[in-house]
Amino acid sequence: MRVLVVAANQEQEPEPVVPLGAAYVAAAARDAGHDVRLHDACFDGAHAPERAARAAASWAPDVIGVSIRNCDDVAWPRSRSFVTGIEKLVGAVRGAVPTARLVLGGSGFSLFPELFLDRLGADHGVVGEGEVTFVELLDAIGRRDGPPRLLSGSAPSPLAGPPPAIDLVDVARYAQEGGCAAVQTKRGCAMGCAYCTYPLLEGAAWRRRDPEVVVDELERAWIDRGVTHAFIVDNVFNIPRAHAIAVCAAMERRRLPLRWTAFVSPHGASSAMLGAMRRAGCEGVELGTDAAHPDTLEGLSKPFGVDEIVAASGACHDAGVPFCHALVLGGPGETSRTLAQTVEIVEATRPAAVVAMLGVRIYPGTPLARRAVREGLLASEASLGLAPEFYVSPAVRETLVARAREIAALLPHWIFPALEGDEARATCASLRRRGRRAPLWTLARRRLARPRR
Ligand code: B12
Ligand code: SF4
Repeated sequence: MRVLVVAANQEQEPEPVVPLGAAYVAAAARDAGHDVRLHDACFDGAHAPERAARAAASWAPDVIGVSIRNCDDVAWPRSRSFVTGIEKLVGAVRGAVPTARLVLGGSGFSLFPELFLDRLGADHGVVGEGEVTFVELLDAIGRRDGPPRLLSGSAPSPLAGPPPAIDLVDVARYAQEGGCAAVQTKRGCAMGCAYCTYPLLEGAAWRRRDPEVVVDELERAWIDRGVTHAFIVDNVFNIPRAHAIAVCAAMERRRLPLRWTAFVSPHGASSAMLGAMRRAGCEGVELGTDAAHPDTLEGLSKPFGVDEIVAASGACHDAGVPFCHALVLGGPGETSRTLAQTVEIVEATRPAAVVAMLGVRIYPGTPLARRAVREGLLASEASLGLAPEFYVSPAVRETLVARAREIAALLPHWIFPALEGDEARATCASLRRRGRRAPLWTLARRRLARPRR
């Protein structure tokens, strides 16, 4: 069959991200013998619907798979929803080839499957991993079997399917616009933090990829195409420890000409781990710290305490790996006192930058959603719609934004994406165009060198 996979994401902040999920399902469909094209809307701006429609009309596919990565930018109190843009794009594609079956998938879709299916009038949707299920669905459509509208997704087990079809992505354009390689070394997370969707999206058990296969993919799909920077998109890179060390060892052995970044949990971020990462080419890590007070860490069900945050920061300094703390301020249990302690402890660890989100996005099926209902902050889990809802601790709800502005004025390396103005966004874009490839937060001190109002 002729299959068109459309990557609908157009977000450019904090950088444009390669449509890895779309590339995985495209590869699986191609491997199963289908004729596959991938249309990426990332850089199409306002022309996205007409360009996607043109791509669909010229290929006349039997099936159109739309990959929906983001629903919104999670930036309370000014969060932007992407749903209307996706709706226009899907409407245009559908209008161009009304006979094609429309299948939705992707992380954003998987968080609100029924709502997206109804809103976009799609024929089918795959929740979670798509490789195996998309191919089964294509087979069923080919046989005119009448498959169910909503399917629960799966990937090859063990994770040894075909590599993502990066050859269908304009890698040079991403490199030019400040994007980088994206690679996964495993899927899943067994930690169970209160707000997190990752165990829902990828499963609550870790499934590892062979480190040698990961390194082959980095070489063939990316380095051979001139890419010099990568983001390891694992939910958490450093857990399980043995796998992370094996990946680092494989990268170090091959002496890859590649610098990379990853999400790291303070839990188990030892000097040995950071040293192995550094030797493998790691140029910076985003510590998933969230908060630095025992009450808020407990409210978020984080599997580490303040001691581990301090130790992990020390390990980064020892290994010479620049780091930023990723925080969520205003979560369950937050008061002005816990917030003050978080700022004090985080500052004492001397990070290169701090990226702080305000409030915590509430997703259905998470312990946080149930807590918000119990506390009367949310009518019911079923009331969660495509418009983003946030948990903001009642004790700081009225003061949080003002407090964040004060912190930003005093500490220029603290980045609050929700408070960044157009000027900061333009500066980011210009740094990217001038070839700056390191994670943009490493520039925070210079980029935001003067206090903001
Ligand atoms: C790594 C990551 C990042 C990195 C990306 C680095 C890079 N260069 O790629 C960084 C830090 C930059 C980032 C930024 C953002 N991110 Co992010 N990110 C992730 C993370 C952890 C992994 C994404 C990934 O690459 N996964 C690997 C691929 C292979 O998986 P996948 O895309 O889900 O694809 C699979 C399935 O979805 C399915 N599938 C995909 N497409 C299709 C299509 C069809 C037809 C079918 C059938 C199936 C299918 O099959 C695929 C293979 O199994 C996810 C969480 C998660 N675990 O998914 C969040 C996640 C995608 N991010 C999210 C968000 C919100 C953002 C930001 C908007 C946040 C912000 N304000 O900065 C930005 C947006 C960036 C952008 N330009 O789009 C949200 C999206 C949900 C939402 N609320 O909209 C997620 C889900 C996290 C969450 N909160 O739950 N992110
Ligand atoms: S926040 Fe990180 S460590 Fe916690 S469950 Fe999610 S992915 Fe795992």
